[in-house]
This record gives sequence, structure tokens and C-alpha cells, in this order.
Amino acid sequence: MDRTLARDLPEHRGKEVRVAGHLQDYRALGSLGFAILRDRSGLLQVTLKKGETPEEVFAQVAGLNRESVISVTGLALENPKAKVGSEVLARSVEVLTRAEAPLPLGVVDKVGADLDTRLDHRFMDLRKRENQNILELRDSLMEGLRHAFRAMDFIEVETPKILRQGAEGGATLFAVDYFGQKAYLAQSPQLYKQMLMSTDLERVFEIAPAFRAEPSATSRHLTEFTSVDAEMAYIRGPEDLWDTVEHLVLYTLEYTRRELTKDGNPLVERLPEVKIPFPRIPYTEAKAMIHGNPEEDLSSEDEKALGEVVPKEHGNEFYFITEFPSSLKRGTFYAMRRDDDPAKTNYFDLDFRGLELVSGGQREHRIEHLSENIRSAGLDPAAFPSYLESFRFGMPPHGGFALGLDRLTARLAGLANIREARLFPRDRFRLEP
Ligand code: AMO
Repeated sequence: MDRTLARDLPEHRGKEVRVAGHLQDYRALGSLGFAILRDRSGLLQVTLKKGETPEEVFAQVAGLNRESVISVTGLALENPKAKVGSEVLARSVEVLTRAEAPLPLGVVDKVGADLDTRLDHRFMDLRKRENQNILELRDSLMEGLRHAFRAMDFIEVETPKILRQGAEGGATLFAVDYFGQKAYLAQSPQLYKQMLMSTDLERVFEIAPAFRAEPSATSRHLTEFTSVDAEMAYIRGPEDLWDTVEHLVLYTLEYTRRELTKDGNPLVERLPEVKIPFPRIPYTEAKAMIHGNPEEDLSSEDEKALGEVVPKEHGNEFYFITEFPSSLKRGTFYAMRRDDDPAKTNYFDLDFRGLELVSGGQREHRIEHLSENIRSAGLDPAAFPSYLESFRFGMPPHGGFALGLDRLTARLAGLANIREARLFPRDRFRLEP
């Protein structure tokens, strides 16, 4: 018999059905037994009733540990009294696998375990509804981002993740032994998405893992994260990038709101209203707002402080910080220094609720300037032969940005730690599971 999901039981009332899932709980009360079964759609009650359910089924279910996997055949009933709304009166039970006891982590325990314990037994942790809600949010965001990019005429690409050279500074590169040659895991698709600007693709995006050997364990950094990258040719300036980021956020959150509403996901309540355009606050002004030192890069404390003041002053939880000083972007050799004011770049961040979500800007597309920037970053242009070659035969002006999907998910779901936004997070101390 086909399997019926908990959510579809009402359509099968009065009929024989087969349901299957994890046995979340079982209680026997005299001539009755109540089991709670959990499948991907939710919970259902399996009722065992003397006279209707064979004796051996009582013994079978009573002998099972919680979280065992069973398949139950019986009659779908309407029972407004059942705790979970839908009920099946059991006729037969097949035990698919038995769970051991005790469980490494409870699925329904009131007292929460600490994050490390939860991550150590992540497969168990992910059985919890609240964690599935986060994954559904993430899934909708990814789908929404793809729709939004395609609506703006971007095509999705996949660039290599095993590289000969890095783009974001040597300190956070993971080295790989590539058949005796030294290679690195990609920190970003940066150089490749730029090379694609010299083709006629003009607008590309990529949603893929990025690897950074981040030695510090913070609540906002991972060593493997999902980077949502975009690059577009023929931009006139950073305005075109801001416009793209705004529409991306707007469409993606509208899409996500519709999906979560359809699924009854309670995280929909946490989604912010998106009002575009987002405020654009020049870097020096942002620093002045929080009495910070404009010579130093924005720290996470600065970002938090801005998250408090900017929404009050500008009425928006999303805001751009623009015109990053060239002195802070020296390592970012691909960033264009402004011709009218070489002390500034057309680089920006998009922050939301005190956290940097997006970073990007206009690139240097003129090979002489680019080579000079590489040298001022203390690097040798000869280390980037393929990248630079793509600038020698007609490279249009271009720019782009990257959005951290894990950070976006974490902030929208109100998670204190970015690790909860990923299935199996990787950090300085975690390589397992
Ligand atoms: P950047 O290094 O700022 O820019 O990264 C872009 C965005 O990725 C996210 N992010 C991270 N998320 C989790 N853990 C990390 N260790 C981590 N590092 C970064 C952040 C950040 O805003 N090539 C440029 C982008 C560009 O210019 O197009 C880059 O990688 O949300």
C-alpha cells in the first residue's frame, strides 16, 4: 500500500492507510495505547485499541525504544481529541529498524542541550521541528535567490574550487596536495567570475562553498560557508550594483515569505519588511556615527553599534556602507580606486541587524592599473597569468558582490550562532560529523 503522510490523513478518513515514521513516544493506558509518529510533514497519533488492534501489536510497540522506525497499517480516523489532530487506528505494525537507548540527544526534551552536544549528534538534532524550519527557510532563500537572479538576466555558473592561487589574502588559504603540486581550496570565485566578464556572459551568479582557514572561533565565521556571488559587466558605477543587491533582497524575501506562509513555517513572522532603496552611508560618516576611528577597518563591535543607530536614524534595517577607503582595500587588488579620489574605492558592504551580509564593489578593469594594484598588495602579477590574460583582449567595466548565505539565514531566523544555519558546520575545531 502507498504511504500516506501525516498532513494528508484528513483526506483519507474512514479508509485503510499505511503511515511510517519515527516513533516519537508511546504510552499505554489500560485497553488503549497511544503512539506519536513523526514523518517529514509532521506528527500523527497511532491508537492501539483492545478488540480492534491484535494483541501482539501491543507487545510489539511496547517493546520498542523511542525513535525506532515503524510502518503502521490501519484505519484513518477523525479525532478532534487526538493531540496532533490526525489519528490511525492500528491493525498491524512493521518494525523497520529498532533504535538503541538511551538516545544521544532528545528530540522532544524540554531542556535544550548546548550547541556543541547538538552539533556532535547533528543527525538527531535535525529531527527537531525547529531545526527543520531553519533548513526550510534556507531552502526557500536559495530558491528565491535563483529566481531573482534569473529574473535579472543572470545565468548560474560553477567555477573551480581547487585553485593554484587565492584571491582574498594568503592567511586564510587551505592548502591541498594536488598530485604533488601545491593547490588551494577556493576562498571565493572572485578571479573566475571576473574572467567571465571578458566573455559575453556579462551577468553570472554562483551559489557554492567557499573555504577560509579562519583561525578564530566566532559566532559569525565558518571555515566552509556558502557564498552567493554575482558579477555584472558594463556597470556605470556602484549604483548599478546597489540596485541589483536591493532587488535581489527584495525579490528573495518576497519569495521566501510566500513559501514559508504556504508551509506554515513560523519563521515567516521574523522576516523583515524590505523597503528599497536602502540607505547609503559613506564609510567616514558611518564611523562618525559610532565615534569610531576611520583609519581602522569596521570591527564586529562597530557593525553591532551601527545596527543600533542606523535603523533609528534612517528607518531601515538594511543599509549600505559605501566608499570604503583604499587604504583598507590594499589586499583587495581587484578593487578599483576612484579616479576622482584615489583614497576611496567604490566598494561597499550591506549590513543587516548589525552584521555584514554582502560585500562588493566596482573592479579595476584596466590592466595597467590592475597590475599596479597587484604589486602594491605585495604580490607578483606573474602569479596570476590566466586572470590577467583575460584583461588583455577586451575587458568591459564590471563589478560584483558576494552574500553570505549562512549569515543571511542565521540573521533572518534570529539564530545567535551561524553554525545553526548549516547542516554540518565546519570551524577551527570541528571536522566531525
Ligand atoms: P568577503 O570576503 O567579504 O568578500 O565575503 C563575502 C561575504 O561572505 C560572507 N563571509 C563569511 N561567512 C561565513 N564565514 C566566513 N568565514 C565568511 N567570510 C565571508 C559574508 C561576507 O559579506 N570576493 C569578495 C566578494 C566580492 O567582492 O564580490 C569576498 O569574498 O557575508
